Amino acid sequence: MARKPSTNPKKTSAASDMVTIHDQQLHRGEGGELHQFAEDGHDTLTTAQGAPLADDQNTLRVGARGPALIDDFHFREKIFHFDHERIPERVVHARGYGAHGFFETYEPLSDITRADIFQRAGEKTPVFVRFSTVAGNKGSFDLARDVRGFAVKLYTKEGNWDLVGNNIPVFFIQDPIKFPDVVHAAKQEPDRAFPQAQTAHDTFWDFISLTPESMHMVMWIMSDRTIPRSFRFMEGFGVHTFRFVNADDKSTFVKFHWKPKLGLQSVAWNEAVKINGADPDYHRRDLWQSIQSGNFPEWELCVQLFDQDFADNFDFDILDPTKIIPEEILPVRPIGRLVLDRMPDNFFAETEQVAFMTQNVPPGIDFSNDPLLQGRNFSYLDTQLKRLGGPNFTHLPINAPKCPFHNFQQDGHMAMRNPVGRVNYQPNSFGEGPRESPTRGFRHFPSDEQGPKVRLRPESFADHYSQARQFYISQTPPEQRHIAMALTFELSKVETLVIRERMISHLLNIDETLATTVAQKLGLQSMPAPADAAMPTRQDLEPSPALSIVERGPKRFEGRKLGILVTDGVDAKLLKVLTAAIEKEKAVVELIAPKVGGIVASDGKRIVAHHMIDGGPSVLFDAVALLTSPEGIEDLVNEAAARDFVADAFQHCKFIGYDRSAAPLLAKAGVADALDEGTIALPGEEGIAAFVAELGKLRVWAREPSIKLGKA
Ligand code: HDE
Repeated sequence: MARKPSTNPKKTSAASDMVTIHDQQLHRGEGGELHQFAEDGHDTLTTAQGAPLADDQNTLRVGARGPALIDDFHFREKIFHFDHERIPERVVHARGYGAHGFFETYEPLSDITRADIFQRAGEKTPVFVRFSTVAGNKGSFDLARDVRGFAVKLYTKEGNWDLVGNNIPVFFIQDPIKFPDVVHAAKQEPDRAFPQAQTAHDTFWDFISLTPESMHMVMWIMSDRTIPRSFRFMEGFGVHTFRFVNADDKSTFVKFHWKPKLGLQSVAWNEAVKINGADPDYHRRDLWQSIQSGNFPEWELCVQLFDQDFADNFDFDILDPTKIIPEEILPVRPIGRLVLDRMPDNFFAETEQVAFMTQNVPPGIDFSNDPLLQGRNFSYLDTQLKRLGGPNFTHLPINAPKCPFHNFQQDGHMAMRNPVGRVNYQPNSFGEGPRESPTRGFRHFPSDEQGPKVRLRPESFADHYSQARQFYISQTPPEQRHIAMALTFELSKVETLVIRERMISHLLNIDETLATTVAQKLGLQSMPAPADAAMPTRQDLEPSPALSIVERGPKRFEGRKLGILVTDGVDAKLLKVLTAAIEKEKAVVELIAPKVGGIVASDGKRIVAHHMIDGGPSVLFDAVALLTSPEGIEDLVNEAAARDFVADAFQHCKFIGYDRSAAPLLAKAGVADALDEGTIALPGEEGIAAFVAELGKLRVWAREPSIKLGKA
């Protein structure tokens, strides 16, 4: 029988390489001595030991109705392997989703870093990125209100560089010794094991309200940053100050930022709650669909570069991970771009087993004394050892460098790379094996360090409120409303009154109006005194517009999704013109119909739908259109899901385009009397052009005050 081609034609990824090797072994012996293929031409099913199997449907028993036999090595091996399929999930960032891509360097940066990745313009470096939520377990939903991890592994020619960041540029704590505490407090409470994947509970707000250094982060997590519309529309941050070091061992401080090419976008909280029910894998599906359809997400890597002089004169300590350097004070400089263009072949092998470690830096990149970064450099290796089960996790294709590497590490569980020969040490007299290179090798920046051994927080870390206020006043009015609503929601789930009050006492140090609004909405009987502050005076910093999502939103609808609700009799031409206009914007159209089998349009042709109405609620789309017909609308107005489709789109401030025949549905949804500049009649191509032009704004924020949410 002829050799069957490999089922995986791609040979580019590390995981695919594994499959190839496996295939070769399987086919070894082809030529008569082994029957490798079953009668139907498929590979023959074998045990892990390679024994061909005749029956994989029934266990071995005594008679058809008798007891099972221990002879059944096939069953025992199969069930044993299944029983051991799980590895421990990550203690934080358990739920994640990854993709492969490349990083392209814009220009040589040899004056500031000797990192090989930044030496040649146009150079492409392979990368793997894993996005994640923090608090929920592996099976939790995507739109939890939570920080998102943004971890990037760059397989450079001088070793892997892991930039393990978040979508928020600051953190809760200043010292790594508090990390277990903040994580314990945020995750499910230990006695009852709930709530899952959310911070709206007593223990989280108890810890936070007792930890004033977290107040800046609290403003960020209560903003819409924690409910991103897509991984593709969020920023990433290295958080800490790092160092670039050039060939002369000169150091420049650097902060890393990833800026999404398609602009920032988040969803509304009410939307997030509904998306989690309608599609718990919303972010996964979004990344999968965009990459599989060739719309590759892209970010620019930008840096803020500064020297010791800047650090000495800046208002805050550049080692404090609860502070940012506003872009208006120190502009960001784009130095390259990241493109994600390939999904993993196997989720477990790649996304689950990828091991990010902050200590993975190539020559030319180094650490600062940010205490949190130093604590992380210890933690990540330790956690991988536990999670992946032994020291050889670097042998896994997703973790192995893609440059040559040589050392004398050997043995251990599951060792896949086994050195040959006699000499496994150095120096040796046999002239064998790799040697260190003082010129090429990693040299730690020789910073001058001295001082007494102490457990002490620097005084320069003591201002916990100035930047929290700066973040708040940099937001647009709708974003400020959302922060107030988020705080109110979260604190309303806190049962212990004193914790609610303590949080209000901190808010008073950030913004009095915010504190009063939240207190009123919670129904607090009296205002507490402002919290005692380590630094008695808060600085009134200038607003930084770069901190607002709305200010950093897209100008176009590109990369977004329009949901069109259609019925029988829909104007075929209108549908065609609208679809073409959206696709021209490089956006996606999905059709929602009373039945997923589709509808018959005005030209008598059947058009298949992507969703039935229940399965395609408007929360899944960035904007909606109602293309109905006088006969089609009659059934729709009586469907609760159709009314919700419209009412939700309206209350989530989305643009709604509609054919005039949809008027009864607008009326039933309770929005007919509130039509505004975001509800656009679509007759004719002109109406469509006007609608599509508006879509780039994404939301009709002017509508928000008129809906209930706006009374914040
Ligand atoms: Fe992490 N963090 N972290 N973290 N972190 C982990 O490592 C830790 C921190 C971040 O997709 C763990 O492999 C300590 C800041 C991301 O696989 C663990 C401290 C930032 C991911 C760990 C921090 C992050 C992790 C758990 C305080 C943003 C997911 C599983 C000193 C800059 C990476 C693992 C992935 C994962 C420790 C704080 C980002 C336990 C001790 C600040 C994106 O090692």
